Amino acid sequence: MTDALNTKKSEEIFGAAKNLMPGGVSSPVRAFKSVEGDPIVFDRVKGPYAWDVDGNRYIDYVGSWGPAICGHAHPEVISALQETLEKGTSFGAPCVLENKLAEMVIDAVPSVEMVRFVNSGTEACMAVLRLMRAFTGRDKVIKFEGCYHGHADMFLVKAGSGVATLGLPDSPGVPRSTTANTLTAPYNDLEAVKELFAENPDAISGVILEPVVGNAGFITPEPGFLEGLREVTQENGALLVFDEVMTGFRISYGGAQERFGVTPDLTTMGKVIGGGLPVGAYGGRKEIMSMVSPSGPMYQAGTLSGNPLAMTAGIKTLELLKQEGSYEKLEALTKKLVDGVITAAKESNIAIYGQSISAMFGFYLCEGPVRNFEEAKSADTNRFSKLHRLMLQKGIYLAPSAFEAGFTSLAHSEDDINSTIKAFQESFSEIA
Ligand code: KE4
Repeated sequence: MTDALNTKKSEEIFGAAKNLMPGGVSSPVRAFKSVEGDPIVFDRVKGPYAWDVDGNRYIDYVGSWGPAICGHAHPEVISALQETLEKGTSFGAPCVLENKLAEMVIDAVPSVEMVRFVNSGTEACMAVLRLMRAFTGRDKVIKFEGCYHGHADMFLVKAGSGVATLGLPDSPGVPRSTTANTLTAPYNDLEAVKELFAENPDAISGVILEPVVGNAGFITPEPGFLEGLREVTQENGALLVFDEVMTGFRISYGGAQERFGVTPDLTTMGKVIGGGLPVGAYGGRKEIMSMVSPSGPMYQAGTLSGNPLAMTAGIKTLELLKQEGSYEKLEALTKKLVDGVITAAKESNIAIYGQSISAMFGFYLCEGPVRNFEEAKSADTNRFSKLHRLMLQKGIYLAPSAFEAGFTSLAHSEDDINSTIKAFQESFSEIA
């Protein structure tokens, strides 16, 4: 049996936090609401590891929900930040570092000819929706059940991530008038999208989706789905938008759009391009982006957008990722992990459906396949809840939700993967 974890200091700090901040957290999914036990309080992170305030070490597969793809606190990122710090933390004025990161993003991401930096993925998705509407003159948007595009009002309709984790119906405080323009379809269901276009002629500004879903667990596009969306949006004078906040620079250096060979009109990004500091971005064809203020009439702004620290962390992170062999290593390591997890579950006669692409993975405790959010919800979340705690006690930190993807990094070693698989074997046999 797994021995209990000493979490005394975590309990004290988290207990106090609950009186200071709603749920004791700065973001709901961190609250461990859908898994056993209380959150552990991190003290520090380095490479593939996190240490909690009681000194327990974990192999981390959340990686700050994506940014830590080169490993936490990479020495080259830290020293680049230290150098930039000497020159100040925020200018509120143009800075050459913005040019540098913009050039790297434009060079890497097929759809992006021009880019605007913001401070979070939510901001990027809010702005891109406004741009879709400004460019087309149409108000409606299609999103997919289980996809999460940040917490802006118009996206909180059948959303994934924390909304799904907490089983929220959709959030109070969001007026019907706002979400009336948000249409939804099941992921991987092209016919449903075609029907929405037929029912709403000349009214849909575009389709926004996670090209690989990481907010309903891990769901990959069926062959032809992304290509079909490209066609149906073009046929209807609507825009195709890939929300690559999570997949950007993770599925490949050019994102899911490069890997799957489907180029959207606009792309949102975040996480990895900030290297652990707050950054979001949206970009696309110059013809569309030139509508953004001050070159065009569509307003969007931000005090800390493009600040030198965040730009520095992003630049260094992309430089590290661009090095020869990065993605081959990530692909092989992550596949070894998922294959090991699947074998371990089957050895304990536990139903499992798992997949990975590059440095992103996920598994559901059900037979599968899982092609959309409805099917994802059939997974055994109670069993996942027990598994999560057992893995934590064995020093493995998994996303505290059955509806989140897992992330590996360049810092994870073969040994880390092997010990993780061993922990899964032991845990599966304990919950069988
Ligand atoms: P942020 O506003 O959290 O930076 O980004 C929102 C967002 C937009 N689009 C996609 C595809 C995303 O995955 C996210 C944020 N992802 C979640 C994790 N599933 C952030 C974690 C959290 O909410 O604490």
